[in-house]
Amino acid sequence: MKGTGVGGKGGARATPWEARRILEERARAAGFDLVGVTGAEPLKRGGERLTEWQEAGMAADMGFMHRPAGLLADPKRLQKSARSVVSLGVSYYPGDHPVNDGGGGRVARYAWGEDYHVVIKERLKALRVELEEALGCRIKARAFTDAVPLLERSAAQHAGLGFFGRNSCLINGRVGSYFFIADLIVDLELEPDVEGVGTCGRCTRCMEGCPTGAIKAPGVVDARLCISYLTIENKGPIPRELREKVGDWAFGCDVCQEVCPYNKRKATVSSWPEFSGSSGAGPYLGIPEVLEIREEGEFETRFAGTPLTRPGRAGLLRNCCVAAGNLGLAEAVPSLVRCLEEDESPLVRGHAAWALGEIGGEDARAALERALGEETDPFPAEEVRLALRFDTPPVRKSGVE
Ligand code: B12
Ligand code: SF4
Ligand code: SF4
Repeated sequence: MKGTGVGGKGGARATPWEARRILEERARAAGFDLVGVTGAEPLKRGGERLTEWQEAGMAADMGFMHRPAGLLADPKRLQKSARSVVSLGVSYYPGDHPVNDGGGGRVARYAWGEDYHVVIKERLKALRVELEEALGCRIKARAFTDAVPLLERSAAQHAGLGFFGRNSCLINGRVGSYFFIADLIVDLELEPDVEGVGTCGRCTRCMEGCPTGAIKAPGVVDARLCISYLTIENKGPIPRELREKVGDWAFGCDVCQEVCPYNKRKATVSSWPEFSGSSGAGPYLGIPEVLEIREEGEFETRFAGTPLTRPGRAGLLRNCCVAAGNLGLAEAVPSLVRCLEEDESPLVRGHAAWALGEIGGEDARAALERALGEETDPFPAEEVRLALRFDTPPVRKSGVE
């Protein structure tokens, strides 16, 4: 124990200021790039904005985002004895995507490596133990990232980690926005930080650049249109009118962060090796390979320990079908035909039909014609009918890098 007046049983307790300093020191040693503290009071403004967002239908069908604002905005609902919320930021930036000349399914940067929920939670647990030792007292804490019902961006903004960009991401003037937010809700009194401030100025690049027009107003993203929602959280079909706009994204989307000047200037590669492309799926998925995964067990094994298990097998194959169609990926036709003829999921069969329609060619058409007579499920049957309206030869489409 250091000579700060921090004491264990019978000793003097650390002042909130001293405890805050020790937290900073230990959190940085544990690899967190950003450290901030806010009180455990309800996040009033965030709660109000959440309610408006929910009422506008922008939460889509994400059940966990339909919980009452009073719950999502109140740290004490997660831990009664909470006094402070420690908000931590860790850069996950693994670098930029190489050019997609191999016809891959693009993966958002946050998902290139290992599953951040697991990786971060381990370090949070270790940090709590370290703090207990350093402060000489038991700490009651809830540790999590992106896993429990709390408005993490709002808490982090209050804790000084950054400001809300027009893309709704929390931006830090020093590191940009490619960072995860992690939280420790604790029963310690810690000196709070000044809330995060910053501005987008006159920039509107993310609003203009979003492929689907999902950013409806500054800081307001309609999940129903967001490619990240459509390819990760959405359990159903990707709406036909949005499929082309999804481009080659097979998991998540980074466009509104890629165009952001804060990332162009500030993003530095994560110091956590777990988030590098070589630790997980990397920047692109091999589309034909993914389209051949028929068994749930095989899927779980292939993507174990990465965030890519989230949409499930059918969801990820759905996404790869859409990316293949948008890329005009002729080499994916045999796999798409097998999806159409053999996959047990109507979702996959339907999107495979769409992709075959987009890619075209004799084999694709023949498979669709066979399916016309055989497909009985309404969704894929309709997709087959619509897909058969093509008559163009296979072409690799331009414009998707
Ligand atoms: C639901 C969710 C999604 C949904 C909805 C996204 C959204 N914008 O709401 C979908 C699936 C689309 C999604 C996508 C992504 N997500 Co997400 N997601 C969440 C989750 C679980 C909740 C977000 C939420 O509360 N939405 C509700 C709306 C109302 O909240 P909000 O947009 O954040 O709005 C806040 C502001 O309006 C703010 N506010 C208060 N006062 C003011 C004042 C002003 C002027 C403004 C502008 C705003 C503002 O209060 C609101 C409530 O907090 C959080 C984790 C968590 N538990 O918080 C992660 C989280 C936000 N996601 C994260 C990430 C990394 C992503 C993606 C980048 C992943 C990807 N590459 O595909 C994209 C980014 C898309 C985008 N532009 O937002 C990170 C963001 C880190 C950061 N630096 O901001 C989080 C925090 C997870 C984590 N722990 O790291 N996500
Ligand atoms: S993640 Fe993609 S689709 Fe979603 S708001 Fe950003 S640019 Fe638009
Ligand atoms: S792209 Fe421009 S408007 Fe959008 S978040 Fe970044 S600075 Fe703000």
